[in-house]
Amino acid sequence: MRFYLTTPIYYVNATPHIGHAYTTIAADVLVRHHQQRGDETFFLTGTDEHASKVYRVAEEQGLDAKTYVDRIVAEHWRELPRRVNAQYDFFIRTTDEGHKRFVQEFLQRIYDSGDIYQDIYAGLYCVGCEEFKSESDLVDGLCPEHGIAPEYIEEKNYFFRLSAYQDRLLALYDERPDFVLPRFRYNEARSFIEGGLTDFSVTRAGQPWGVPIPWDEEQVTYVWVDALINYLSALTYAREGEDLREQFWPHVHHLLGKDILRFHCVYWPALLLSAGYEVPQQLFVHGYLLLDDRKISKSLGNVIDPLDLVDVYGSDAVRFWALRSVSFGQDGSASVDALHERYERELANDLGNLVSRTTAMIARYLGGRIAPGPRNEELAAPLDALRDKLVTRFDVYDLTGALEDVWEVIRLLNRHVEATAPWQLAKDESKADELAAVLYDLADGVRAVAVALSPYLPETAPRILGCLRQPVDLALEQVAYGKTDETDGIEPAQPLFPRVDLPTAAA
Ligand code: ME8
Repeated sequence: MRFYLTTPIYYVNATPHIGHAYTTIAADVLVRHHQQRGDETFFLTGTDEHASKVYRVAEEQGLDAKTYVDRIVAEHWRELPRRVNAQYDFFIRTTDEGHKRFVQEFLQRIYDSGDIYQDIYAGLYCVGCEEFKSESDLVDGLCPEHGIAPEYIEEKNYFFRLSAYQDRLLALYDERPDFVLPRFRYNEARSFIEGGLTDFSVTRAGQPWGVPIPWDEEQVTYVWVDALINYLSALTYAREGEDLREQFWPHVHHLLGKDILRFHCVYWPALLLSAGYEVPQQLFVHGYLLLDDRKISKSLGNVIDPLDLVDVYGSDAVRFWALRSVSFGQDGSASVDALHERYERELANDLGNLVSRTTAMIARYLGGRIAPGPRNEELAAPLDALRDKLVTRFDVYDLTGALEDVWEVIRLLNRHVEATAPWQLAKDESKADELAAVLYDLADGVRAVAVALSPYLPETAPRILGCLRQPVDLALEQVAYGKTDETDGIEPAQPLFPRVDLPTAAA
């Protein structure tokens, strides 16, 4: 299978916050899982740089726009995936020459298909959303997303005949009930289409910052159109001399937050159809990560810097917390206290102690040596079942459910230690075989769990395998019973999740 995954490309008018990290983390977990399955994967992330709000911030700082974006991207945005340990294949910037060239080509195709006409846009525009607004979108005259009054603009623009695509989009949704997940987001998108689609402007006049449109140099491409096209343009120049469209289009899965559902689930497929491309395979729309019940947003100024949390807890713990605290797909709140609590209780205790105890007992009672013994059904069944559960969960992007499935096995293994009490068996020489079997099984369970957790904990999982002197084979088939190689030299493991003090500054 081919699995091409994208994150939204983020606006660079400010530095990244935990909400951006959230999508990037989830995307990386998904891609690593598909790599475990042996899929051919491609992971794209990057930055959306031609927004009016980006241009304005540059002006405020007295910088030329390109100087501003180059700096903030290098210092902050390229750091984001690195700090949360997201292994992307390509980082796209909409200011890349390859992207700009492709946007012009794409627009020309839409123009040639007869879907563009000129008209005057007279109405409202929210610079926060970078979106044209109607009165009905507003609450008390303000944009509900940003709490600011939209600006009135009146300019000659080129419009895209979105209205002409209503029937084709409805047919697409009917044909493909899993086009958008979760289901309630599919319904939301579908009813928006059913409610009637209005043509929208794909250009902006009087703004020097953007990709000039091919048939009228006076206008630049509307930032959302420029941005959406990145998912396709990247494939044309990410690898020199290769056109990855052949391999990965339309095997694309878009991951995004609910704030940008319409652009992705409605506008983007219509633009693709007009330009003669196939529509994406699937879109998954996740909820907001709330911090202390308020949306974490740069506009609201309520921000924790994810990079700070990574410094304190490590990227694995932050990844774990983000996907464990809030059911992926839903809105939910998370807090630094919850991170701390989960770090201690689940990572350090449930998982870390299990690894410490297992390795310490193997070192102490078996001289560091393990070898397969008789098959233990009680452990074999849940370990083998875990693999299938993970596949089922990941197929519907249930990243939180998959993690809970793994945790069930971890709890089972912890109960198994207590129930078998190896320290008692060690006192009785006639139980030597039983002791060896129990400890092999424990090591084997820990190994399988490490492989299962590797998309979430990409640093810790190989360390666990190393503690057990096992090869770092993260293939999903390894989430199974009895795959631990006979080995010696196992030593008591160092704590995987050392104690940390609860930070006070981060919130
Ligand atoms: O919308 N919880 O960029 P953006 C969860 N440039 N996810 C969040 C979040 C939160 N509190 N805050 C942000 C744009 N996100 C456009 C996208 S794509 C062609 C162009 C994540 O910087 C989430 O994925 O405003 C959301 O959709 C995205 O960041 C918005 O990022």
